[in-house]
Amino acid sequence: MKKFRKLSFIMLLSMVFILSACGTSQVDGGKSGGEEKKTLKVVTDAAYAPFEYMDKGEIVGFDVDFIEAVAKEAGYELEIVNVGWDPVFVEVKDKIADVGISAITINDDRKQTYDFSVPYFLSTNKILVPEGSDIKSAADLKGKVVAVQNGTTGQEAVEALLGKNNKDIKKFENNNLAIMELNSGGADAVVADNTVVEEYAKNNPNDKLVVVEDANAFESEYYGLMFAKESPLKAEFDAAINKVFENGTYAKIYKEWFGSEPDVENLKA
Ligand code: LYS
Repeated sequence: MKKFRKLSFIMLLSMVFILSACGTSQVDGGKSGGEEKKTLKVVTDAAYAPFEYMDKGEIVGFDVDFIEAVAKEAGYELEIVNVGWDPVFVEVKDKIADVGISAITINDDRKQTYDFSVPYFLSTNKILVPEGSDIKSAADLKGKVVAVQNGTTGQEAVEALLGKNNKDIKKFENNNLAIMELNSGGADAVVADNTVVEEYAKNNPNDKLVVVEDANAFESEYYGLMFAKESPLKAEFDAAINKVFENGTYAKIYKEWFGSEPDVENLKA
């Protein structure tokens, strides 16, 4: 009897030991102490300044600094690859990449195929036109040639105004090509995210472009990190995003790129 008790006590002890060992390795996940961190493949379309663009062969931008800060918090290293807009969606869906970040608006259509993080940026579409243009509102786009990036909410918004198969909507693989079309006289306007068109007009004064807004025609949009459906990374990245919201890192990065304070409370709501 005594022997039996001793044996079961030893068994119990070893079980507790094994269980607690399992527990630690699970809790540690991506960020275990001295071990090497896991590297995630992040895909983007680096032709959308100031969110992501190429500068001296490097991918830079607000999105890049933001996701680096979030990944650091979550305990991951990142390899960020400029694959282009359409491939961002393909690679995330097919799990060739772990995360997509590319000023991607969270919307119902995309939510059918992807999981998104909590929102990290508020945006809306605006209209980029040459100085002196008679386009003063979204309704004025009727009868005009409008350049957009293919597969964006900008394209959708213009289609809602002009009709889906309207030949006057010129679609480009990236937004820089759409702006080139405007500058060369092949289009009367570009519709894209406000921050992008506003920065472009400001930083390229020789192009003589101005931005037209129309809050009635264009909705508020929120950017999110994009994952494959059921990706376990979503929960980890959401927690890390909330951390960088709360510890001031988000505000610091936002200020560096946009020169003002972000409305973090509005993003969290
Ligand atoms: N925010 C818009 C969208 O998600 C435009 C993104 C374009 C990125 N290159 O459709």
